[in-house]
Amino acid sequence: MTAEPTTTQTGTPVPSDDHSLTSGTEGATALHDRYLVEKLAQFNRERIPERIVHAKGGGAFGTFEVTDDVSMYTRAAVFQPGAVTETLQRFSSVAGEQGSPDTWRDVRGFSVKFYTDEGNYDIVGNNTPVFFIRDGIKFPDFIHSQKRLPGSGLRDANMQWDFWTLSPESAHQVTYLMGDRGLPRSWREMPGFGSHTYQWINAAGERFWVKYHFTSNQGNVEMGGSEAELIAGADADYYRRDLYEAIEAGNFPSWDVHVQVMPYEDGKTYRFNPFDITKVWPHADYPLIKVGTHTLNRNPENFFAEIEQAAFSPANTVPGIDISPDKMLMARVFSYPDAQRYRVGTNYNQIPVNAPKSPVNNYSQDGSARHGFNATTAPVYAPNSLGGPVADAAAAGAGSWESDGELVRAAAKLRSDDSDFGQAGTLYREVFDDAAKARFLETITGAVSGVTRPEVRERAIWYWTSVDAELGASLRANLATGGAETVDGEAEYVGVAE
Ligand code: HDE
Repeated sequence: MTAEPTTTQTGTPVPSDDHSLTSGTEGATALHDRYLVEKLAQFNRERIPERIVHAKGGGAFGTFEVTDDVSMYTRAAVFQPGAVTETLQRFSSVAGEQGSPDTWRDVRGFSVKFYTDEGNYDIVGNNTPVFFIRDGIKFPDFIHSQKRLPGSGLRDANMQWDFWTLSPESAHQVTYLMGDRGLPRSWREMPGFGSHTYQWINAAGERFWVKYHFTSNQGNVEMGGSEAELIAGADADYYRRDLYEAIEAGNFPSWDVHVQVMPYEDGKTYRFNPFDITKVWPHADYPLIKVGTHTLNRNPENFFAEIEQAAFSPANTVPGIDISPDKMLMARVFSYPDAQRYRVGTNYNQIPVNAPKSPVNNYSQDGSARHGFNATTAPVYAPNSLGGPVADAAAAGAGSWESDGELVRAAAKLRSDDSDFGQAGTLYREVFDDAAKARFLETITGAVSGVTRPEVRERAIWYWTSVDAELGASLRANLATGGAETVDGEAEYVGVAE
């Protein structure tokens, strides 16, 4: 079989794959060797900026099928009985850079893009139901504290714990993360959460507050700290490989998708702020309601084109679904499209993996790397009398909520059960069994023993004492006896962010 000739990017055959054009065999290289120049220049531009958080990840395509009837809560086509929708999912770790080991202790990202008939709907969540902070204005500081020192380029326990202990709203998430759930055995064997409260709107215009839960049909399986460390060295791509190989083998992972639904008016009087992402809603108050099943069944053909360039955003909502007055969520609605315009490019939504499967009609035009455009005869402005697209509030199906009116910079009003440490203490005392408690103490001892600033160390003891008095006392005792060792004597590595 004769091979196709190698060509330039503009399709003309090139004379050699191996030799650049030189003046004699030993002489200078000619600058007018345009294939050499093109090849080197293109190579220099192969990378786009990695995600500032969630840089390391992997993903696959799938299908979401509605199994139950939640049409009384939302009119969104994607959640109507019988609907089947194509999806893309990306998993990630947060703090590490592109090549960082998958099994370092960290929160894991859990992003799902639904290519619905009404436009793309993205749930951009984590494998934890809560988060470290509750106002988006703190996010860059939080991430700085978890990444690297500017001088040495090293991660630093002092700044991690300084930030956390000065931000006590982090206690619930840190408890979750330092517990067994902080080290899942694979992406397939962990849950996913939308984490924030979202709004659903039904066909009659009634509003509800909802939280998403993805429960793994592979079960929740964790790995121990020592095993995770060994794997981090032996196979940095452990999770990415596991997902890819499972799907190649036809062993398709799936998650049942549930929601907790809070009637709109309950949001005003519930005993703690239901829009605070550092809290979970007890299932006893708002039980899980099944919506459908999400199955991953197709690996990407090209990792860069389909996973690295994938752009997920909480701003991508569809009629019948909206955001809520969660200050983190409102900040995210700005932040993601902004990150993607910078990272992928102005027209990132025209790239096949991001493009919706439903029609796009608007007056946007031009910009770097544009390749989709309207007919020459289409009007370029609105309003117009030439039959161009017209915005339709009824079609948009957006939600809303009442607000106080006056502009302020202040925390939300405290309700009777609002506290930074309450749910963290419940998680530690009532969800962790004795063995899990012992592992937890070992993990936080290892982590806090990396703190060299005495006042930060003392504040860390106060933080855990506030979660649980006995836990704080045990931590103090451990630190006093140099208990920075894990059971098998290896120092615990803790690299944590978002
Ligand atoms: Fe993110 N986050 N985040 N985050 N996040 C990004 O988006 C940000 C937050 C999450 O698979 C970035 O395109 C702000 C919560 C996932 O591609 C960036 C705040 C939750 C992913 C960004 C948060 C997440 C990201 C990085 C505080 C879970 C990976 C580049 C208000 C509920 C998405 C990019 C993927 C990625 C900002 C907090 C999950 C910078 C400002 C809370 C899963 O835009």
